[in-house]
Amino acid sequence: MKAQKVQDLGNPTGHGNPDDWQKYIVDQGWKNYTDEEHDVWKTLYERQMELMPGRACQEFFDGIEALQIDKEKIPDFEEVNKILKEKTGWEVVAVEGLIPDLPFFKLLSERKFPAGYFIRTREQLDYIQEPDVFHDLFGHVPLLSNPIFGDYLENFGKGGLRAHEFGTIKNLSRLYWFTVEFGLMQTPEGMRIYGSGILSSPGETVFSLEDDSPNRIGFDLKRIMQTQYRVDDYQQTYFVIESFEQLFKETYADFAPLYKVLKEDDTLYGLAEIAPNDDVLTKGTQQYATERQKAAEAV
Ligand code: HBI
Ligand code: FE
Repeated sequence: MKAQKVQDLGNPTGHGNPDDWQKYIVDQGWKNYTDEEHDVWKTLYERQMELMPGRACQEFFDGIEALQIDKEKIPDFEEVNKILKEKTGWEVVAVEGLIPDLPFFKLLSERKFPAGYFIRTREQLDYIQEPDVFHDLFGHVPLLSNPIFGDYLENFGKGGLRAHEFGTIKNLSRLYWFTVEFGLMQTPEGMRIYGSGILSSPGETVFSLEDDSPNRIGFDLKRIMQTQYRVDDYQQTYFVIESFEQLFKETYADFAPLYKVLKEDDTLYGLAEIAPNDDVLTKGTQQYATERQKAAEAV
């Protein structure tokens, strides 16, 4: 039987040292991209943009437009930064791939977003484990032009450095996962996506909003910090905010008191579990996950 992969494996590059952040920054080397690499960007951009209307949150479209994210070519970080810095003080810096947690948090706390500069190959169009330039520039960067989301992410970086003192990085990583990477937002127009892991995946874009399989549960900070997540397939549970204002408001306080509670309370909610106090918006059938599990066992 193939075990389901959950995040408790942790960041394969470890915690690292926050003061080392500079050593992970490299030059994007924009001139070195080949025509084929630009073409992969164009394919991904077109395919994904077709799905976005009525699915991505308005703040995403505002960001794509404000930052003039290129349809045809991999964006030049320097060009993006000219606009982004002016708007919110955020900037994109190039890294080779996944970096250790503490330098990652340190960068966010300084309003620097580390983006992988490489791009997946045509053979990897649908799935890639490392964050590449499409995931980071298309999925993450547009929202950095939103002042409230930008404040949230800076604050998250600060909370990450604090988490290290308390030994609660795992809990904070879950918050990142269920908001920044896989968050949904209930708007007056309907349910929308703001999580970058979804925004950069055509399959999960449709699945997260339209499939009967996953649970959709109202945002709850402590509950999220005690919930397992998957890194190998679509999420079985999504958490839903009402607005970036709400997200910021519920996360800006110093997490120290919450970290103390979490150290005493080792509750861990499973991938599809419904907790007693959950605000359940959709109780999923979990049919997708069940079928995938059966298929994996048959191999
Ligand atoms: N590095 N490049 C990169 N991108 C990430 O999203 C990232 C990372 N290192 C660590 C990390 N994320 C985690 O700590 C988050 O889950 C909090
Ligand atoms: Fe990401």
